[in-house]
Amino acid sequence: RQAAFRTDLSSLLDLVGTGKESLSFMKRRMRRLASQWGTAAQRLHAKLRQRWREQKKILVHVGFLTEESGDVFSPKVLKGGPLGEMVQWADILTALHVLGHNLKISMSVKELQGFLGVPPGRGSCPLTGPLPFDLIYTDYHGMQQMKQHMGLSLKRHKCHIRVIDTFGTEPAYNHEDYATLHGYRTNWGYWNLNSRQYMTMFPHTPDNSFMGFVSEELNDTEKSSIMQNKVNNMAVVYGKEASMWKQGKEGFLQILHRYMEVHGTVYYETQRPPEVPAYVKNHGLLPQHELQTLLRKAKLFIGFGFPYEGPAPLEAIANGCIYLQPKFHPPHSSLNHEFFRGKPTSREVSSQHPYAEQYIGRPHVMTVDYNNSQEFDSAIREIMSTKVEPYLPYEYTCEGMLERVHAYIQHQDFCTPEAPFPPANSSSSKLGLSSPASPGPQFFLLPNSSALTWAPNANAPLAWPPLSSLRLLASQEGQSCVEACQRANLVCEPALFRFVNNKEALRGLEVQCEVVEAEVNHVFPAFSVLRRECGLQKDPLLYSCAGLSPKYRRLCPCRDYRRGQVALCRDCL
Ligand code: U2F
Repeated sequence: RQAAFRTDLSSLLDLVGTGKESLSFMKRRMRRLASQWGTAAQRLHAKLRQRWREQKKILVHVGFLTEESGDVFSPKVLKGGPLGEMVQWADILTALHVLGHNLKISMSVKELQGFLGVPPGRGSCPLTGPLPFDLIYTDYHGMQQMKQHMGLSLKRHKCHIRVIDTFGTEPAYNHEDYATLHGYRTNWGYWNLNSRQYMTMFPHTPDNSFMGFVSEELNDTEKSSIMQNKVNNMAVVYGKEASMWKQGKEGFLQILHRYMEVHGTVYYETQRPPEVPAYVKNHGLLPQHELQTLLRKAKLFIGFGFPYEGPAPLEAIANGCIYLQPKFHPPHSSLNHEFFRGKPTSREVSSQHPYAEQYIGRPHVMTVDYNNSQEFDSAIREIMSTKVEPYLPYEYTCEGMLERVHAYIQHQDFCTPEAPFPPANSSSSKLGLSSPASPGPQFFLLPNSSALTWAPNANAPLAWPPLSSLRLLASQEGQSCVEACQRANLVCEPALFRFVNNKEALRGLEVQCEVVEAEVNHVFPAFSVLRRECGLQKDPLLYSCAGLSPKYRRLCPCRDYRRGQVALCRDCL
């Protein structure tokens, strides 16, 4: 069946259910953004021009909100607890509904069992027939619950699962045996999924798919009225829980207060939280729309270093604020910071909000060393005198999110086994640079660039992203493919690793190999210049953009991307 865009959210609102603050928060958000989603649907509909879109049967099982997982989030919704995850789930549900898919939502193990048709209780393989869904969106809690209640049948159906995973999971952590052997085992990871089945809140490592969420979009009239009404000396602090104001904030807060009126939205019960200085105008935790109103007046939205990577800075920037945040030196990661410890990633977090720092930057975002009072002082003065327009990256608009989720649903397929490459029947001498006239696929050097690009021909296998987007690069020693591609204004594309994991690619880069060996190692394909050793990847589950080693230069499958939509290559729609 063809999926038809929906612009009315009422049937979705009925599906979400009642009785918990988290659900009410999500529904309020859906209602508030309904007209924006509607407009976005119309735009994407026009852009896709009647393209056939298959209607999928989709189950959304929100594991972290189930009673069975302890649901620590719901009771804190009105008390300054984390809302980022609820923002994202609300938006995922809305995107799937608007795209016209056939949606079921479960928020308890009982509902999950009902939808899957597995009998209550636990069995080793309770689901014997086919899976009644094309896709299941869940989270790590939900995975655990499915494992308990589907037993071995989970393994058979896992290619249909997508795991919403805020901070991301790197391949070395996802691969059970490898993680166990090499010290990457955590409480969360090792599900042996294709790493692109993990979907993140921001585009962290391209090993995972970037799901995201949306923020409010303004029209030109709204933008200019916001710019006219900005109060140059008004700052709002990013921190809705009193604990975020604890310790070591006095120094720079004093400087800020010298220049600006400081506002807060810190939750309190009856008394003003002692952590919040007396000169701060505290509004208490605000409903989302009132926070937006406050942000529209403010010139500065200032982060204290926690929470990491939340939605609020994007909302502030979208409402014309400048976001000021601390640089982390050294960067925070699972190796040196309690919050990230045990998370299945080695990613180094360079500031409170690396996406804001790297993808948005000045004049909307300033990332400074808060321990350097001179630097901080001059940042504040610069902010007060700089005029900025409200800005929202396309990938965080409703249309951007719909476009991306549409592309994933139509093109990502983790169930069909991939054809071997190079094809088994082609002798390797037929491939590559050595015989440019050969009919096999080949690499060649782009004019004016150091990137080798792929020349797809009639024999080239179908892929998504398509092979035409591939640019092969070698990283430096100790550099990951995430970084190597980024440096070349490209993005690492794990789906294309299989095309560069071969001798032809090494030859294309003119690598001197005395030996070429295939191994299970998350930095392979790679080569050591010093030892003239080359390594190919033996296990496709370990293809990793994030991996790096000081001993190796890596072979990196990079690709182009659309402006404002890093998840998609130019020919990816
Ligand atoms: C992040 O979670 P948080 O919930 O702490 O992220 P924030 O950026 O603070 O805010 C999330 C939403 O809270 C809303 C605001 C944002 O959409 O509009 N809000 C509000 O409604 N009223 C207020 O007074 C203040 C904010 C992150 F998203 C999670 O993934 C992480 O787990 C967490 C910890 O790092 O940080």
